[in-house]
Amino acid sequence: MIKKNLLLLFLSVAFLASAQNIRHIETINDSWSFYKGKIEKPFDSNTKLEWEKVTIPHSWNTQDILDDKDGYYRGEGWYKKTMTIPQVYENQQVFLFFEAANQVTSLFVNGKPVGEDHIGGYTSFARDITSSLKEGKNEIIVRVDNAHNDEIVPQSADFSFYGGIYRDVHLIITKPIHFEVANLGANAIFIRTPEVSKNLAKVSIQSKLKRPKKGTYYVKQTLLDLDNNVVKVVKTKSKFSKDVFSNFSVDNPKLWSPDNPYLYRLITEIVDRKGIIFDRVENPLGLRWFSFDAKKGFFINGKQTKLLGTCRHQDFYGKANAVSDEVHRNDMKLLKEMGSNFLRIAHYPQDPAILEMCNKMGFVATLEIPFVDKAAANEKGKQNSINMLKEAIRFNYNNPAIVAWNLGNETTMKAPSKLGEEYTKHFIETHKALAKTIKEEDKTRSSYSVFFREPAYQDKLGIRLTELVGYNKYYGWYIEELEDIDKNLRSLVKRTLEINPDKPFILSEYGGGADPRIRSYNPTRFDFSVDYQFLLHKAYMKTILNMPEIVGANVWNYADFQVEHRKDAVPHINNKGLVSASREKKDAYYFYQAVLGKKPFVAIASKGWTKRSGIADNQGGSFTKQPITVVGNGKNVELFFNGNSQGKQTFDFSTATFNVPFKQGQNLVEVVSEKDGKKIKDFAIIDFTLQPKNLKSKINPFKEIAINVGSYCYFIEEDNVGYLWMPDKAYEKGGFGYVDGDYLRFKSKRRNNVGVDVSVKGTKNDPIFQTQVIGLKAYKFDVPKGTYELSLSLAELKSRGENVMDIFVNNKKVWENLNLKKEYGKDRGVTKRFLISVDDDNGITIDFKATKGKTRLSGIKLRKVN
Ligand code: GCB
Ligand code: CA
Repeated sequence: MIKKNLLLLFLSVAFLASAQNIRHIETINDSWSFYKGKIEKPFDSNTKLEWEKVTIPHSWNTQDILDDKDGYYRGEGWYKKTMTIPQVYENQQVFLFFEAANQVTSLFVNGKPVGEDHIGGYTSFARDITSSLKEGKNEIIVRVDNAHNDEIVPQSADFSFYGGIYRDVHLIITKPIHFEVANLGANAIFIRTPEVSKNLAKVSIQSKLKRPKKGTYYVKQTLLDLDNNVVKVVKTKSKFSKDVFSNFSVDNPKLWSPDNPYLYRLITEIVDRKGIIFDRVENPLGLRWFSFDAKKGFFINGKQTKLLGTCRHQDFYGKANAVSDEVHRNDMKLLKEMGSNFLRIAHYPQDPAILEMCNKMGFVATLEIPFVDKAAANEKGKQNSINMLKEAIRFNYNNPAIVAWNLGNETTMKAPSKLGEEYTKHFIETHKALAKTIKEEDKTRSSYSVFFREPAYQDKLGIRLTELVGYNKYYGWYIEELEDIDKNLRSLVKRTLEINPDKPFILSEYGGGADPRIRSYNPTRFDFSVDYQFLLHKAYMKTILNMPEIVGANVWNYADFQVEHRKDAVPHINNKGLVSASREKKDAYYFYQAVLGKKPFVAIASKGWTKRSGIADNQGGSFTKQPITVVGNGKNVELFFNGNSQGKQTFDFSTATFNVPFKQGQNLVEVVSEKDGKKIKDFAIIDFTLQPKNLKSKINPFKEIAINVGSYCYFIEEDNVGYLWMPDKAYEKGGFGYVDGDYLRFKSKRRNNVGVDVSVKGTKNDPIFQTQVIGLKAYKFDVPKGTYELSLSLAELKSRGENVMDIFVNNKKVWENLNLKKEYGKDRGVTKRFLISVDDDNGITIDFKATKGKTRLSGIKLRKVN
């Protein structure tokens, strides 16, 4: 009887164990109380503070990016939560696992600190909280601090270091005997594939256990294929305080590759003699081999594969870095659809969701630590960087997608020679230590580093130490012209391979900015138009695809991202994304999809530009012709405009341009193409405002116009129901335009460009104000008699000296002694509206007269009231 009961008990335990999957994991993201600021006495019940309820992922900087002010809060934030720990096992071990918190994290349970502070904002970590727990309610307090810290990278970078517990937090519960959790990298299983071929894959797995001294335990590895068939089972005995190594081989393995990302599932368990399971973890296993060759490129499973894709940051518009897994996974879906097979996870390790998708969808990936721009140049800083790299490698070890570990990005941005001898010493040592760490931690992948200066510069410093070196080059954007991209890239690759013929060349960044609100038919460098970005990427792609020596290339960047100190078209946003910060596709995205995508594809590249305008082609005319570019991977494409065929065109490098007659109101654009026997279509409805050429036209009477003065670009206001501004032009009789003066131009290397990069206060329409006509005499509209609303937008940006002007409308002084800087402050945009009547046939002339310095105008609107 007793025996039978025991047997029953044993059976039920065994059953429970397998049914429960052994290790209990749950997120504890909900219902945290949050306080922004320092707390002197966190555990004193007399401390009365106002806590706010928040949900993780959370950042305290989400508002900072949306407002006009410069800077964002960098300091302490406190999180607390009271919870009952579920009882899963007797003598259970309880861990808190943080996917990341930025950037120094201190954990307290029931008033006592647990473990050491975690250093670094981007790597995962776990803490064993078992001994601090009590029965019933437990109070968990987490202090996170994102203040600048001389000992932690990043020290400086072109992204913002938002604070908070911005990735998931998990509770992990195991039995007393378990695979290690709370260690550097929070991973206990290391899968290696020392040999893989078509016929055979050798697999070697290192498992780290926490177990009692006595007792016989085994590590059981079970390999399942995609259909859950058992491929291999291996049991290896564990010795106390030694890692377990399990070895097996797979005959005729199904290989992992970007084209066919086949994943096995490896289940690792701790079992005893009777087969009772104590712990269990699962990992994906992708069997592949790869190599880099400076001349021939990248090979995976023996197949030459050009690596083409993007870099990616982890943030999202209005959310800072507190982004859900769904957003991460959606990004990977969009990147796959775009046809990319390569991802540079920049500039730091990201959410585990990203690599999960890389493995599943077939991305080759590189991963890096945030050693950007400059070193944390001191002993502690070096050690922290090494630890960060170890955490990154160990945590992410089992992702078949990863082929290289990158130790840093543009680390010479702050020139060491300018930062002194002491700095340079630590700086060089850090490179050496990190390059060494990569090879110590992982012999199966390449070491990698990314620079932007001339190859010789890094060589001279002795920091070109890794097997792979990437270069970030912004030809056609920060430097040089669009027309010379091919020439410049070829020369760069040549110079690089001359110095080091064996090092494969990766173009680790290239790109240009594009504000989805800015459009142009005359795109110029640095105008932030979506249209210039399109041309830039087309030029790059042509060369990249033609040069086998460019082994891989990453667009900078997949999506627009938040940088507090940026003063581009949208302040605080780096606009180089192929999609916007809220993942709206730009034209260049569709171009890549046409060039790289595998599925039959056609798209009207500018279909996102739904509100357009133009000046009628002739006096009293009823239309104006404007180009529409179509992208696709078929042979040719036919375009129908308002139902009429505009003929067929053959794609040239995946693009075709049609000149179509827009009329006032809604215009329907339809395109039809064919690929692999499949018909493909796209369409767009474009709301068009046709401006009369002659403003006194009776057929198309003048109603309203807004001009982006001093710019070649259209501007579509995002926050104002798509209100549309047109590019500027010189005055012609019967029409409108400026009289005299010049477009304000960058005085820097950005020769071809207009406007200034200043973040304009008091407006979201920075591009209207950033572009101006300077020294203009007048602005004229040859409108008919009537009552009008005239609106002038002005700003004094990066100007020299004192500038004072008087403004007259039809000879009447409307604004006297206007000193913008003095009256409104630096960099502030001002808009004033005047009501005026035109009683004769001379239309409207606005005269600008400087009494000191120069006249200026940023934007002008005219609306007929009656
Ligand atoms: C770079 C940096 C990246 C910047 C980018 C840019 O070279 O690596 O962090 O965001 O340039 O847009 O200037
Ligand atoms: Ca302007």
